[in-house]
Amino acid sequence: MKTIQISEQISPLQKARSAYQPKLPTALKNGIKSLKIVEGAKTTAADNADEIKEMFSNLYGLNIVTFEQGNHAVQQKTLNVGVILSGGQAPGGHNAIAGIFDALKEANPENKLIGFLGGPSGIIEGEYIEISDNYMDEFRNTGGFDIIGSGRTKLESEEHFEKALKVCQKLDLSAIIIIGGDDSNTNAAMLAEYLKQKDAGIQVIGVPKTIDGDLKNEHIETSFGFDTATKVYSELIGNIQKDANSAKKYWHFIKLMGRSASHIALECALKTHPNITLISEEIAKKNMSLSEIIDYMADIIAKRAEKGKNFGIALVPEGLIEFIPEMKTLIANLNDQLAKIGDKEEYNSACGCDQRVEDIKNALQAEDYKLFDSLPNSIQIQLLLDRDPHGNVQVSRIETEKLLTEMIEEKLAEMKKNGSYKGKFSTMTHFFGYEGRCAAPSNFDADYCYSLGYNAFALIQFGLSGYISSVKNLTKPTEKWVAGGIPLTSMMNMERRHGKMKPVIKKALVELEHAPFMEFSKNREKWALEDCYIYPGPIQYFGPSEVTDLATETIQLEQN
Ligand code: FBP
Repeated sequence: MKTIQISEQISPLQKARSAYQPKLPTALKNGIKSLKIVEGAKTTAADNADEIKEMFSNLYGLNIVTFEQGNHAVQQKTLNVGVILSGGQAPGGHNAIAGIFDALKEANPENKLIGFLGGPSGIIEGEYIEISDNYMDEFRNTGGFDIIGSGRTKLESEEHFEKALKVCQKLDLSAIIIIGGDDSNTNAAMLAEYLKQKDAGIQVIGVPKTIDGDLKNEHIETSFGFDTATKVYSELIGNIQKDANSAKKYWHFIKLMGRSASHIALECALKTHPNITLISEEIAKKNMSLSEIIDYMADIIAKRAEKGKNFGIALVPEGLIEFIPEMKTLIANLNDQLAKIGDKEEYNSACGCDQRVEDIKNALQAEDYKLFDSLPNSIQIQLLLDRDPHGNVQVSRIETEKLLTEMIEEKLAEMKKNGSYKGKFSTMTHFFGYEGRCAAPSNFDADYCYSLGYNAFALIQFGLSGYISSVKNLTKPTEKWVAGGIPLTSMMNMERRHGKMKPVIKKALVELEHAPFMEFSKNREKWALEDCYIYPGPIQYFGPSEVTDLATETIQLEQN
């Protein structure tokens, strides 16, 4: 076990904020010992039910559960619980752990919370700390995952599971809580199934985290961190809009994190009303090619130039490149080619970037070759970077915003020649992602995460495994939030990863027929040519409720 250090230095905001007591839903308010569990409907899978049933024979088909105030009997024995933060940072992770910690100590002060260090690898390698009262207090209502760190190791192989089981047995753990996104909660389901098969008596519960907002469904209304991160990005976009509107000389191209889904770009657009926002899901639906996207953007730039406006703001979702159908095919084929390279480390150290680009190019079929060859060299190299441990292209490392500005520049030069464009095009590119992932959680995320954590322990207390903590009814005041659990397998389907079909939690992409996108699409033409910019300003932690407790536009539109 590692020793822990309590930091002496904290900012005045952190000090004031540490006194904030997150609010709980009414069902959980009277304490962890005053609960009753209500069984809801039986579940199936999001898709490919037969395959999921076969692979998760112990977990498949469990019932949805909700909590109400009551006095159902629960496990009385002392519990040691392990917690893992998995994947990218998201505001509120510390509060999720605080919720688990408070519930666990309330149930029995002898209970222990073990924090595995550095993400899922902590449970494989047996790296951990015991979270104490003082240590926990230092992190309440703060951003970051530094309480125990995070990582992207995929808990997937039999060897990983065996090692994790040994570590859990050594620590006499009754349960593990995995706080993560879709891939990490897939890991949680696989581990839960393995431990059930082994009759190990160790429960696994997931908690829905990710700024990307793509881990959601009817029961998980939003993943935690989305609210705070989009507020931070929208503040920055608003500031840039002010600057653009003052200087009137730059087009700002802003790439926004969010991996595949465009929820972050859409939410920020609804909050700030920029001139152009690309939504990857729409581009895929309309089957748009890269050159059609360039034409669309160049047309708006030219129309604004006609009005004397050689400035503007364009939002670009991080995952755009994977949604352009021709690029999607190219990436899938690149993935297959890259999967064929035996020892990647050896190959990468033996060959320089240019050689790797040449080798791959020569392995591609004619259509892919042509497209790959037409891309700037920097983008070619970025497309060949290692996939993450879950097989995803690391879209945060592909400079799509620069690709677009370069190609638009060429297009506008052509248009200048034929007289259809007479403006000036000076650009600034930005990438907002890391700026928002560790911000101090908004009141919403502070309350939501604390409730999710507290509720995760309630699920453990009632002996459940293979569930994700669910808190819903989120546009209502906290008292009306509904707490419970959803079987992880009910959110799963089969997808191709690393060249093979794998069971994974289905990503929730932007739905084009749902209210948030429709609201955007109703207004975008006006936002393109007129300057309807909104400046949301910084997150407010203190003050009137209408500024401190604003729910996201996405959730408000989805629920009204
Ligand atoms: P999670 O899905 O793990 O929550 O990560 C979200 C994210 O912030 C994405 O938006 C982004 O593409 C990715 O992490 C970046 O990963 P890394 O932190 O490894 O650079």
